[in-house]
Amino acid sequence: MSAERVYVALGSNLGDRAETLRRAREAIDALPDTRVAGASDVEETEPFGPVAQGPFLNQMLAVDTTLSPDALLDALLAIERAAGRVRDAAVRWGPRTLDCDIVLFGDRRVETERLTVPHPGLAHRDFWRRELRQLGVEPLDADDDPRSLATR
Ligand code: A4P
Ligand code: MG
Repeated sequence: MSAERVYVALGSNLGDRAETLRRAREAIDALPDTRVAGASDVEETEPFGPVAQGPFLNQMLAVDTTLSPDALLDALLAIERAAGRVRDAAVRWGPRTLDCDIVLFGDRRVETERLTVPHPGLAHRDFWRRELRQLGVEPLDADDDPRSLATR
């Protein structure tokens, strides 16, 4: 089976954020049949959402993998858990050592109980859109349906 190009968003706002992102990149690159093919700049972003919390470091990765969306999600959740061992009890929406989101998975649309791809946050998160552009993906205007993304 040939590899598909996936875009994975990393976020961290607890602990040594830069080191957490570095380890996440390494861990993703070490997954079976998976390679990190590119990375956006790491950027510091103001927290959005209802919980008052510290600024995030965010980064988008271009990942080539033959894993299925479900298998990749399981692997990313395990990487989050491994990074989370040093953190305080997580508050929903609140600070987290590491968050890994699947933003795009080839040209697939996935709508299951545990996975929505393209990620619904894409239309609203300017930093994701900026990071995708750095990786050569041109998201359409925020008002447009994120499903009609064009890659170039
Ligand atoms: N899930 C569904 N679709 C996906 C997908 N495309 N990728 C499910 C990954 N996971 C997906 O995730 C909960 C469940 O979402 C997963 O188990 C999976 O089955 P979670 O990360 O444990 O839950 P959460 O943190 O409560 O929610 P979520 O949606 O990840 O939080 P957000 O929306 O990512 O918000 N501010 C800045 N500046 N930068 C940030 O990165 N992040 C958040 C977290 C808040 N504010 C932020 C940032
Ligand atoms: Mg998440």
